[in-house]
Amino acid sequence: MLESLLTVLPAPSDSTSLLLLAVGVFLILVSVAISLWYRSKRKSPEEIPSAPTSKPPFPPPEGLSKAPVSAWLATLHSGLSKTRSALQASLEPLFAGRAALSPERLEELHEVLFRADLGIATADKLVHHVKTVVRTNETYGWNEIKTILQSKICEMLLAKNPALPLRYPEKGPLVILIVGVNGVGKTTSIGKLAAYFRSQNKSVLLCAGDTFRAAAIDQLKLWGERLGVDTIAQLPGSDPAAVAFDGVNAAVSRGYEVLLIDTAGRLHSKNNLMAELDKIKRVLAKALAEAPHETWLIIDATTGQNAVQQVKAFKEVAEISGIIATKLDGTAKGGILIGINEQFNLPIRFIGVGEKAEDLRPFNAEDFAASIFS
Ligand SMILES: Nc1nc2c(ncn2[C@@H]2O[C@H](COP(=O)(O)OP(=O)(O)OP(=O)(O)O)[C@@H](O)[C@H]2O)c(=O)[nH]1
Ligand SMILES: [Mg+2]
Repeated sequence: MLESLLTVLPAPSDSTSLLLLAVGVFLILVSVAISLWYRSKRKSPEEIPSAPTSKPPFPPPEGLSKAPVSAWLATLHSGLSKTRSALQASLEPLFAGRAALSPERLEELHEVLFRADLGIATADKLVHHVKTVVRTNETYGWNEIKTILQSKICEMLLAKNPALPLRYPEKGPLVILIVGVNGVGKTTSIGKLAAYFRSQNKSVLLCAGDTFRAAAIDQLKLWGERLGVDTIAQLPGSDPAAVAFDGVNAAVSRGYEVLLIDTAGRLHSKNNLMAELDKIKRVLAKALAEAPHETWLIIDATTGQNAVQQVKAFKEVAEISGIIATKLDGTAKGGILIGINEQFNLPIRFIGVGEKAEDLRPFNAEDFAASIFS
């Protein structure tokens, strides 16, 4: 290259011009070398990783993030007041005067616990425990019995609900499918869950998988708007599995951390509706391996023993991984939760004690047991 360059240039007249020429050529060569080196360092467009998806803005909602634990305990305590009053109204008179625990009193205790919807097996277990801890010659009043029951119930609940922090997948969103029969509180619980996850600084996307009614889609969108959370929705009547598929793809591509999928209320006795649920799950797994990571069954605590049947039926077809109990504020039979927890090996994930966003929180065995006794 240098030779050819020199041949086209006029012959240098003196040594200074020759030097200048040599310096010029040297500088050209250096700049060519630098440019070649820089090009070799640059990656081709395919090699350049796309810029990390920035997290969608999610300032924690007002109120919930600031609500101290004590505020939730007060809400829980007042939400469970009907259950607490009912237990107290039946049991306190039974143990009013200090007396030995006769078989008749224990029989009555069993009856009250059974009527409080704890289920026969749980009532048996509790009465058996009382029998084993009390001494035959001692007298007992309500305060002692209350303490024995509370600590045993707490122990039973803790055994079935060990500290189970939610496991977020290493990559992609935590996909939570919400199922249950009509009117149990699925859609409102999704709104409250979104508020909860936002208070934990997680980015949340909602997916309107209940396509049966236009109102159901609007209801979810409204929660989303209130919380500043996006909702993936299609037209009413669309295939719920297709909407769920879109939801997962959107959550993955936009980098969301939690995807909450609403579904239509379905009677556990209707085979076609249960088959539809199965299809939603299959399609979700196609969109993202291991999705849904969680399938939570919502039960309405006011429905009493019917909720037990629902858990049984849904558990058979939908691989339920957790339970959310709603409307505990509207029932004296919050004990149903203890019965369900004992009967089925399913963790209680959240409980709802009211209609406001902050009225649904993670289940805590100690707080629950304490709130139904004192
Ligand atoms: N008091 C009280 N009401 C609740 C609670 N959770 C939900 N609700 C109310 O229950 C009603 C039904 O709630 P939805 O969320 O629409 O129930 P759903 O399961 O989505 O109903 P479908 O979509 O029709 O199957 C609403 O009026 C809610 O405000 C709760 O913990 N306490
Ligand atoms: Mg709904």
